Amino acid sequence: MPPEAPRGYKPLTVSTLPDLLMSLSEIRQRLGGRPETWQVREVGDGNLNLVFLVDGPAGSVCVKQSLPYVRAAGEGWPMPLERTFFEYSYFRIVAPWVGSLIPGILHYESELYCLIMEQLSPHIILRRGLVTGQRYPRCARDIAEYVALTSFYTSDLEQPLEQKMAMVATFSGNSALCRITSDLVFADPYRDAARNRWTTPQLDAIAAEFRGDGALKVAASRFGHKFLSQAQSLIHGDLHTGSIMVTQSDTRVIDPEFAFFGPSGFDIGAFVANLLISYFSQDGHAGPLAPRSEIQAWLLEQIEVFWLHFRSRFAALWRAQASGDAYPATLFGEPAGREALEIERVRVLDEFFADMVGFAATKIIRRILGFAHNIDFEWIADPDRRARCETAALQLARTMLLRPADFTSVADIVAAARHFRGCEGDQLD
Ligand code: SR1
Ligand code: MG
Repeated sequence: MPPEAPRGYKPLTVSTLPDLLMSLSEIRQRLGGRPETWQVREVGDGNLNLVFLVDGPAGSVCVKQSLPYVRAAGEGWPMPLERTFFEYSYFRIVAPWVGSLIPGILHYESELYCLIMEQLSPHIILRRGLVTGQRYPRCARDIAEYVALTSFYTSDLEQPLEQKMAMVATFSGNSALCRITSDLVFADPYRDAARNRWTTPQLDAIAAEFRGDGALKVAASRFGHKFLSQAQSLIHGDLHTGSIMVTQSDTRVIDPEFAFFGPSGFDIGAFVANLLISYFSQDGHAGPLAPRSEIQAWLLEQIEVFWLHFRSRFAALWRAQASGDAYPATLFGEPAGREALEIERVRVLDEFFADMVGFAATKIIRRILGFAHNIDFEWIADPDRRARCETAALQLARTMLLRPADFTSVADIVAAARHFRGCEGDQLD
């Protein structure tokens, strides 16, 4: 049984949603016409929520509503409704910095835990585009820009401590979603958990190896500990390729319901993990008339585009403007201070890189051995073929966790990815 919902809350349906939208003058005007003429579709295919698309004669909206349980698991896995409040709060905080890299946020209906946003069209979910072999020239750079802005502006480098702590206090309420990440990413894939699944019997042996590998469990737990204890910046918390919508010329970040103050390396690791997952999965989607080698080379290039842009933008923001309480500007006005601070910036960015590698590894493993899988691998119908792709990804991820000193540049990640895919001899475009 789901937990008792608060008074006033009811899951919306395609028949009840128009009444709500009619009562909101700005939304009513945006859609235009009469509600009978509006086309309402429920399209949610994520793990948690209801998502409706509404089209009227004048315009359209997207409506997202929390359910009191995990949609992908059913009513037996209850989940507090407040996640939409955290999503709304996150969007409100980052909007001034990231501008049109998120959808326009139109209204939050607190009793119904429902958020009304701009409907993005003709955008599609990045992951779906990648599975069909599409490339998106702006995406990696846009996401790097996005993460540089959000992770810098919400950090102690920029925020006075009073404001930062007030924001930390707000997002500390999002413990239910942090619990999901803590369990599903950092613990379950390394233990016997009823929710786990993998391609069986092909991956039975490697799944057992992971559960029995003490060093691997320590390494994954080290990143789990960072996730729980390092309130460096307001992170999206689930920045995989299913949380990004794209066209050839536009990129939008959606679904920040897992937002909280955590390690800055978590979001960048999530994005890189999902580029790598796509890279390994392409072999499962390739056909004699549809080779995937070009997109595979492109995906590896995007890791470099992403990291280099993130690194230079974050450093530039820090150099240009830093009014927070960490590394106070008043300490570093003279040349020796400036020089020492520049060396420290390099150290901090190197630490982000190491965190990106570790978090990326844990995010790859959870999508293959844990509860929530990705269509990148799931849509490979032949289980033997799928298992080969998944095994190569697992081998890379295990190496990233066990041999972090071997990964100090993007070239190291790329070389290792190519090694485990068994294509070292190929020429990169
Ligand atoms: C129970 S929710 C499972 C996963 O879906 C979301 O996208 C998050 O990644 C979460 O871990
Ligand atoms: Mg999501």
